[in-house]
Amino acid sequence: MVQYKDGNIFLKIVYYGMAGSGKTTILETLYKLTKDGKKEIIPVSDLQKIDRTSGATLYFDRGIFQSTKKRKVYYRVYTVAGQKGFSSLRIKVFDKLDAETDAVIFVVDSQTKFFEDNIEFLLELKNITNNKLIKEIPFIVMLNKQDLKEIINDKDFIQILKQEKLWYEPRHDLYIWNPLVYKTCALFEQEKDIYRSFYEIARRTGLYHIYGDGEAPVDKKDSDTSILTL
Ligand SMILES: Nc1nc2c(ncn2[C@@H]2O[C@H](COP(=O)(O)OP(=O)(O)OP(=O)(O)O)[C@@H](O)[C@H]2O)c(=O)[nH]1
Ligand SMILES: [Mg+2]
Repeated sequence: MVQYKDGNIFLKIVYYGMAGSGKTTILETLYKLTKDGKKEIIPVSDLQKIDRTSGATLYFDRGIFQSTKKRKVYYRVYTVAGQKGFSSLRIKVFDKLDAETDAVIFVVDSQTKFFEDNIEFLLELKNITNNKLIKEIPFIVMLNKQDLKEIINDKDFIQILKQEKLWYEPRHDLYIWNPLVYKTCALFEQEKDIYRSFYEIARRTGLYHIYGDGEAPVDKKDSDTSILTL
């Protein structure tokens, strides 16, 4: 839930997805890509990580970015712990830490062998958001690890989104808010679409807040999505 404090605006964005899909790596790469201040966000504190020695997230990671264009806008960015037994921790990160979540980036491990696990996580996310995805919570997808072999592509995943009713047909008012599905690589040296996907979710979060009063803006006049950037 958007928070106002001392004249500043705080938005909470969560990277959600199965263990090992790359959420922590994505946030680390986002830090590296933005720390020189030349992009539209800049980190304003160190990345906070609560993890095991193996690198798997034990509770969450949290980073804070400030908009370089709109200085009063801050993004609190979390990743959840993807281990299967940790769903109550994920719910806590989602609902309780700082505020309720404003937007979600769903991170898929694109390797075909994990297809079912990714779907399981999508169902969990649907459940904990009480079917508010897209309607009230902007949502995009990253098909991560696209540098590997034997991977799924965007068409495969859109099929799942359709099955799960997370995809609207062109005539529907919510069509323009269908999740964009990015094919990404989180490894810094081969990085692909890490900043771009964050930029898109930040943009959508702003639009839902400003034009939709917390919901997907559907009035065509108001949803001139080109006018608002970070
Ligand atoms: N090849 C490849 N490896 C990746 C990519 N993204 C992450 N990895 C690797 O995958 C492993 C797991 O990455 P993490 O970022 O720790 O995954 P996570 O989603 O945070 O996992 P949990 O914290 O357990 O939920 C690490 O060894 C990463 O280096 C990618 O795009 N391509
Ligand atoms: Mg992690």
